[in-house]
Amino acid sequence: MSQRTLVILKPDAVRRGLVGEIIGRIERKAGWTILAMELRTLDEETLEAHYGEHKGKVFYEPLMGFMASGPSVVLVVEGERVIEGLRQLAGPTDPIAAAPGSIRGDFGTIVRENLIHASDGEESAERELKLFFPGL
Ligand code: IDP
Repeated sequence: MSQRTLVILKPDAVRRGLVGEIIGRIERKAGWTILAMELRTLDEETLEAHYGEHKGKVFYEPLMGFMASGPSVVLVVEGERVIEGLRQLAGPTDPIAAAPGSIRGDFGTIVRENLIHASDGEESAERELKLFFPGL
């Protein structure tokens, strides 16, 4: 079942020089392809549309500030069960709870600065792909 998913390497991943490491892990999964990739500083409008479900939560404003604090790398990845697969590669939201071997588990400590976003299902993948890469 070939799918497409939206991945964001967050500003902490770019600042810490982990882009190559993380993309390398994605590239090494058999049969997955990077269809689009761009270094992009995310604007408020895009971030509000992307993280709107969290509006009103205590972590929302700091999350917005962090996500706009520097360039991110946004990617579209295509391949077999790539939505579930990328969530597995990323690990759970809290990097301390994430298993070693996952991206968050290997490199993260702070919940907000957890390095990577990956769409959490088919519906959100479709919405996020349209938001970040409308022409694709
Ligand atoms: P996900 O990125 O694992 O899908 P979500 O619950 O959708 O997790 O949260 C979006 C992002 O908001 C997280 O990746 C993380 O950066 C941040 N976040 C979520 N929960 C918290 C929290 O309790 N404290 C601080 N930041 C949080």
